[in-house]
Amino acid sequence: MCGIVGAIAQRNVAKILLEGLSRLEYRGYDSSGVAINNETGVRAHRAVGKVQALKDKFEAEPLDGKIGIAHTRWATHGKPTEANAHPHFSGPDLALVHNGIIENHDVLRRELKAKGYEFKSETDTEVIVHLVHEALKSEPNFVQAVKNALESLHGAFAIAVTLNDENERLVVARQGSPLVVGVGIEENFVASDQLALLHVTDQFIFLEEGDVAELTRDGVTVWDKDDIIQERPISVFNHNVDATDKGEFRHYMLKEIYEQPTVVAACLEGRLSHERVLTSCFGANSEFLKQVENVHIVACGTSYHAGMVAKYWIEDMANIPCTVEVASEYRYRKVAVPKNTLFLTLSQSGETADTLAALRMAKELNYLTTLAICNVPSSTLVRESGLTLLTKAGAEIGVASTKAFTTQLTALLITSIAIAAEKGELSDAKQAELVQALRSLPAYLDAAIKQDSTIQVVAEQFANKHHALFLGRGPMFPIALEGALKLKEISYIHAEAYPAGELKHGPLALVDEDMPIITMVPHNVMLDKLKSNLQEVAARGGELFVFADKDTDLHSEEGVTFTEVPKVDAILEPIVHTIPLQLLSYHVAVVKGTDVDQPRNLAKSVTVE
Ligand code: HGA
Repeated sequence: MCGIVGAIAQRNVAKILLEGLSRLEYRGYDSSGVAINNETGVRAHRAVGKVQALKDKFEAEPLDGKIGIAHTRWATHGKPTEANAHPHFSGPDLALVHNGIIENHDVLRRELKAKGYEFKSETDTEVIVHLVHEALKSEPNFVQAVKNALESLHGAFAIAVTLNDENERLVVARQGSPLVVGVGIEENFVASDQLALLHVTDQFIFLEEGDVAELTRDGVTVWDKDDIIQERPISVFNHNVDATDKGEFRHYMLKEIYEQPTVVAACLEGRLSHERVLTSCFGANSEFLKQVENVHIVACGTSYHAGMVAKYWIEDMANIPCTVEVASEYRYRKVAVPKNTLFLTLSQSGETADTLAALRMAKELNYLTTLAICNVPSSTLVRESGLTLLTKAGAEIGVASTKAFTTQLTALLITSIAIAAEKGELSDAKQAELVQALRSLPAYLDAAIKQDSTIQVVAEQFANKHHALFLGRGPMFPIALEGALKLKEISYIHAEAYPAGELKHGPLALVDEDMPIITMVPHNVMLDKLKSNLQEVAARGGELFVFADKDTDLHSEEGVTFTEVPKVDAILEPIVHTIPLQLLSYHVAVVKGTDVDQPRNLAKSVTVE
């Protein structure tokens, strides 16, 4: 998604801003821009494509100055063109960058045009900068003028604005999109993600919803949503968790796949005793778990697939109903909330716009409490939820989620066991057995990763395919969905996933020698049924790619490519079987030569609706 970087310093800020944009590249974007103020005025460069294109413009024509704002854009309103790239201007002195969406931009655009404003872009953003310009006509105080302009806006945004006058400062505001202030010595910064500022500071103020802040070289003043000045705490970033280096790996995605045994171990740490899950890991209010009689899981994308796996675990172990819904649907309908329902959200970043909106809506409903399973401790989702379980995956840079997914599954398994145990649905012996299984998980993930070179060879057979079908049964169905999503995201191959039992209700019509069928075969009660489904595919000349453990008695033969997955306790199968699917998509994308870490049109941390 879009990224914001801003700086006010005693030195030239050009390099700081460009480095900040490079650090945000992993989120996905389509164009970028920088505006820098100095005594001769405000000057800007904007470019379509990679930040390198912007850097080339700086090479050809350097800009320097001690105040500036910068942006990576992921277009929501208007094509990814240079004219639509931020910063946007009103007059020669006022520049603005924006993340988010202004929902009433049409009306505002009409009103502003009637007042004589000329629009140079198709973006919703441009209305904001003209509104600030208009507000400055009756309100000479820049901060107050920005506050006045914001009153007309409906939607979600984070903005940074500069005015080239003698009162040098940056004005920033947050309403629905994340924004963090970086505190330096005689210099201050702002960004949409603290990673963008780690080259200049490790001290951060996380702005809250409705905050407006003024940054000068000497200080930061924050006004809350009621316009009252607030002292927001400064948090110090722990550099040991800076994962912005690819190390020996060719792509972040591969690095993150290989990190899974380590981060899953981190996710388990402190959450288990010898025989049970330690409910204290959910925070001070964990006694709520005893009362849970229903669970509503709400998430988006990969996190939604993790939630779908958890439904099998929760209903099976805790014997209570569990529903799973995508946040963009949940937030726009009337929801019936049965008594004592836990509202559970999943998000890697904790800033996913739809998930956050769903949480805020749920807080107005009659839920027992809210639980966020999230990777970013300082995120809005964590701050606004009653209970929290952090996934501890470390920064995930690849746009296609890998380690965030398997740590979410791990956290969900911990949660399912905790609810079942608190409700008296799990015997002590069964709980101890599950805890033992969980402890063995990192080693099995490691064993699954060891199949990397075999899967690399399998991937070569996919490079010229245009479609693929993923099949799974039970909790392997959401894993099939996730496998199909990974393949779509990074290799642009059209992929669909079906519960294997649905095959003859439609998708079998697609099966021919050009349609690879990928299936994860667990060694459980469904094995024989799944084997019959595979026969149905083989009989129609379909090419099968089977991921299974040795005990399934499956093997490679004409039309069937068998890849071994370690044999594990049934409860762990969805997590361990995820690894070969991640590796498969990764290697297919590498063979196809796509941009693995920043696939086209996609963005990390979807902070717009
Ligand atoms: N609506 C603005 C900003 C888009 C955005 O925040 N994307 O993540 C635009 O289209 O320029």
